[in-house]
Order: sequence, then structure tokens, then C-alpha cells
Amino acid sequence: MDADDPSWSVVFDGFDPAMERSRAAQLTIADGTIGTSGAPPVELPGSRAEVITAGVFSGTGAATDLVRCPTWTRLGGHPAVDPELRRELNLYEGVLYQEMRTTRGRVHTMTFSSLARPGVVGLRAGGPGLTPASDLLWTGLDTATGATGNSEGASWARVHGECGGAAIAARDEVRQDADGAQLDRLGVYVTAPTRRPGVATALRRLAAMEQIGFDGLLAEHRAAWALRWASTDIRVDGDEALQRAIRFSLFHLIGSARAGGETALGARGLTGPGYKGHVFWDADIFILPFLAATHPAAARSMLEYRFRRLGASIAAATEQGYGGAWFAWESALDGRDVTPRWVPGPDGQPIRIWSGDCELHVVADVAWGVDAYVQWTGDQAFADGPGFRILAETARFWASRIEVDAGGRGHIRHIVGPDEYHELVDDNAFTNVMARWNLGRAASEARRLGALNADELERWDALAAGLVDGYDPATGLYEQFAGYFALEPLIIRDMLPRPVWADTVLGRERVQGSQVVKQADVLMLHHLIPEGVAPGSLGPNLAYYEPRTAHGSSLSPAIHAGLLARAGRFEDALETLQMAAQLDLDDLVSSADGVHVATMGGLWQAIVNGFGGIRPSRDRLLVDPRIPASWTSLEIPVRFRQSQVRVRATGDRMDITARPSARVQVGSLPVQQIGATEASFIRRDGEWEPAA
Ligand code: IFM
Repeated sequence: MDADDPSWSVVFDGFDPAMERSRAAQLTIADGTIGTSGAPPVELPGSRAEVITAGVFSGTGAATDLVRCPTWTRLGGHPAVDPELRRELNLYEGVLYQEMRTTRGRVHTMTFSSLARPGVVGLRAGGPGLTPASDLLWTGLDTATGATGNSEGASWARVHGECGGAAIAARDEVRQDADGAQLDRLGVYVTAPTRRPGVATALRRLAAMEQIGFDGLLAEHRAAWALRWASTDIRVDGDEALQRAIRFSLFHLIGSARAGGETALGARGLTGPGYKGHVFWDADIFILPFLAATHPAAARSMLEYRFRRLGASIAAATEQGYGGAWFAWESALDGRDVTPRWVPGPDGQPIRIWSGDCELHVVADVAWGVDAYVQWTGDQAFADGPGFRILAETARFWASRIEVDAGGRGHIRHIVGPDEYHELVDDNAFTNVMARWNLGRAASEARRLGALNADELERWDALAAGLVDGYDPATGLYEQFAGYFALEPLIIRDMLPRPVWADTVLGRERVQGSQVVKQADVLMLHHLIPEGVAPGSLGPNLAYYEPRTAHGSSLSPAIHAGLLARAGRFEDALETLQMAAQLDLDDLVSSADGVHVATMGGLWQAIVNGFGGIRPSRDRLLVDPRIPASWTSLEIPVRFRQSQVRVRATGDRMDITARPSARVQVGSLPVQQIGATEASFIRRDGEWEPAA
């Protein structure tokens, strides 16, 4: 691992108030529990230091929002006259370095949020005029719900919502040397979603951390990052910009979730308050696979979040007259839906949002996340217990929601699919095929476990078999929903540069009456459940839907990129991959409220599943890389079951190792056991064969 490689760092020079919120989000340092924005350590116009913690909410309904924690990164007594500022996020170390000119001279800082001990933070500053801060400038603290104080030389603050809260204790130490002062600050956050942590706990933990000391904690933190990178870093030789973007994405994904307890992973992770920290399908579909394949314990804590909301989801379904569990489109503390029903439109007029009532696919998405985790990890205890309960209750929901017509065909009506430009549609192919998959998967798990009664399972089988899916074997196309093909055939690719918010640019009504698709919809099926769609249907559906997709959601481009790579359309794949890779680094759709962690998870999937052709399939790992000529090599580590597997592809050659050995299927070769000794393959006439 070459830690001096420039693609390990993200540097921003200067200070632009208009860009500052995006910069602070891009430079967030997070440890899976708290995220601290990369705002400068002194007050500048437009800058706002911010600390958020996962899953600690206040408010009710759609107003449910993340509690803002007290901050810890500000230096006192240094108003900047000239905001000459340089910030460098060292992705390899997980450390943010800043250097700036202040009224008293140059000040430099380094900050870390310990990956080794989530909740522990450290700041080291050097320069003239540094003095210990008595109250550490707890910015952003709502005094109605918070308090600050001092205790034996340490500062503390606490804040809470209706249920949970956070407390921090911190202390500064200043040493004088020839160049001025060096200030070391250690802090400890204690956070909890359903109780209010006491200041005494934070003070006690602070005292324990001070025993280890700043340098000891920093060394532990760096070692923890090095360990994560060793099993996570993806290497693309031949494209330095892409390499940096991949590492930037992996960095924020790693910081989003930790092992243990439950993780409510919101749409912007721990990098900002966007979507008020609510949990969407982004978590289950876009981020969970990355964690399942690199840090399974963190994926498990995401599933724990869902499992603990199963009761609320069953209650939500019952209230609406359905069976099983209806997971909320937007979920926060208690698992009840918190999606806003109305939002102001561009002209100020309120717009009805139907997702909370009708974007049902989230139910199958949660089930898919369960299955993806089990396939990557082989965690049988989870599969047989909580995992099966989620699969069964989600299947029951579909069984109660499907309407069977006089001819015996099943329909799911009046819904919203991933393409949110078209609302209240019937038989959205994505939703129906995912529901079919959900029923089938739950039934086969029930049979494996000898659970549930045969009548119920037979009913699931019959409903799954009878569900319409909009597929036409004559064209190889899935119709996105009933009536979609009759809409105005607008080809957004030929009209506007993408990504584009087509509804804002062309108007909602025009877009609703057209074939413009907001984000991957039918094509999500080819990505998520390639075995659940008609064989050979990827090509025609890609050709049809790709030019019609606006990528008006950041979730979309990475999915297209991976599928385009599978189809061997490398030029288009790389163009779309770049859109996903640069989305936050280039602030393509504004990162002001946090970076788009689902896009980052999608980028990992595009490279691993798409270009790498790596995916778990029951007891084996499928491997079939396809890489463009412009990449010298692609190297991907994944954890499959108990094995650390490494795949390295260069042109038409590939080497694989697995420690301990794993069952691997390369292309269409028979499954084989691969171990620590490199197994090599070459591609001849499009087919992999063992290298001589
Ligand atoms: O979950 C997404 C949705 O698919 C599109 N709008 C934004 C949501 C949060 O990222």
C-alpha cells in the first residue's frame, strides 16, 4: 500500500463562502458513530462546524430530524483576517489537516475521529497565541435542549431530543515551544438513540482516554484505518482521478457505520443533515452490500436497525388493512413512516409526495438486503432467526397487497416505483418482480427451515407465478409500468446534458406524460436479481431505458455504469461511472447537506459487480471481470463467507487468492476451491480458462 500516492488525499485550497457547506461535508471525518464536518477551526462567513450522530433524533412525523451535537473543532481567540486556507483530507490515515493565516500568524491543525474507538476525537493545533478554551466554543447548541459546563478542568456539554441524546467531555492541554504553542484536545462523545447519556459517563471515559494519551490514540486510529484499507481498497491502475474518487467514496462509506448495536444509516451517512438523517432504501440496496463484503459486523448492525422496526412495520401494515410488515419509505427512530406528504415546489406551490403512501418497493428492498448479507457472509444464525422473520413478514405483506384479477393474474396497483417522476402507476415492473422474488425467497427459506404452514407457502408460490411483470418476449423489453410505452417518447439523452433534474427543467406535467425516467428502474432488476429476469433481456432493456434516463437521482448513474460494463459497452460505462465517481468531489448536484453515500455504495457495486463480475451466489463466489483497455489493472478485495478473496485482472488475465480457501466459479468454468496459492486464468475467445 503506497500511502504517499496522491490519490490518497483530497485537497481544497482557499475559502469560498458559497461553496463552504459542500467543502465541509466532503471533508467530514466520521467513525461510524459521529461525523464531524471539515469546517475551518475558526469562524468564517458561511462556515458552520457541525457534528451529527447516527440515529439520535428529535421531533415527530416528517419533522423528525437529527439532533445536532455540540461541536469540538473550534479554536478560540483567532479571528481570521485573510481566510487563506488549505485543507487536506488524508484518506489513508483518516486525518484532516488544515493550515490557515490568522491575525496572530499561521495556525495548523490536525483532527481525527477515532475509528478504533468510535466517539473519541482529537485535535492538535500549532501556532502562536493558542490558549486552552474554557468552553471549547460549543457551536450550534440549542440551549433549550442542551447544557454546558466545566468539571475539574474539562469542559462538557450535552444535548437531547425527546428520547435520545449525546454528551461530550473534552480537555485542552497547551505546551509552549520555540515556534509558539501546541494545543492538544481530546474529547469523548457518548451517544444513545433512546436514552440521554450522562455527562459523568463522558467525563469518566475522557479520563480513561487521557491515560492512553493523544499520540497513543492517534496511532491506534491510524492502525485501524490501515487495517480497513487492507481489506477494502480497490485499485484501478490507469485512471488516477477515478482512483481518488473510489478511495474518497470508500472513505465515507467506512465512516458511515460501525459494528455493534443498530445503525440507522441515513441518506447522507454522517456527513450532513440532508433528508434529516432518515433511512431510505439507499441503506439496504446501495450501502449494505459494500459492508457485507468488507465489514460484515457493520452490515449486521444495519440489519439490526431494520429488525428492531419489524414490529412497527407489522403495525403499519395492519393499520392499513394489510398483512405482514410494511417498512417505512422514510424511517427514523420508531420505524413509523416519516416521509413528508407535502413539499414546496419550485414555484412555491405545495407538491404532494406519494412516496410514504405508495413507494412500496422498500418492503422487498429490505428483504433483498437480508439476503445479500446472508449470501456474502453465510451468517446462518441470522438467516434462520431475524433474517427469516423479515423475509416471511415482507412476503406476507405482498401476499395481502397483490390483487388477483378474474383471469388469475396478480397486480400491484396505485404505487410509485424507483422512477418517482411517474406516480400512482399500476404494475411497476421493478416492484412486481421484486415482490415475486421476495415471495419466492421467503417460501424457499420457510421450506428449508420447515417453518410456516404448507397452505400459506402454496399461496405465495401461486401469487408469485401469477404476478404480471410487463415482459414482452418478442421485444425482450419490460414495460416500466402499465401504459408506459404509450407515453411521449422523449429521449432525454439527446435533449439535455445529464445528470439533469428533468422535472424541474421540463416541468412536472411534461415529464409525467413522457417516457423520461428519473433513475434506474427496470434496470435495477438486472443489477439486483439478474437470475430473476428473462435471460438475454439486459441488452434490449439497456438500449431502451439508458437514453431515456435523466439520472435525476444520484442513485442512478452507478447502476447504469455497472450494467453497461456487463454488456461490454465500455465507453458508455466509463462516462456514466465518471458521473457517479465525481458527483460529490465535483459537487455536481450539491453536497451542501452531506455527500451522497448511496451513490458511493453504488460506485462500489458498479466496480465490484459490474466491471469485476464478482457476486455471491449461494455457496460460491462468481468472478468474471470485464475491464476497459484504458485500465492497466483492476484489483478488488472482498470478504466472502470466512475468506478474504482478492481478484486481480489485467486485460485478459486474472489471478485470484483466497485465505482461507473459498468456492469460486470463474466465468462458466466449474466451481473450484481456491486458496492462498494464486490461481491464474486467461480469457480466450471470450471464455476464461485456467492459465497453463
Ligand atoms: O431514496 C432516494 C430516492 O430513490 C430518490 N430520491 C432521494 C432518496 C434519498 O436518497
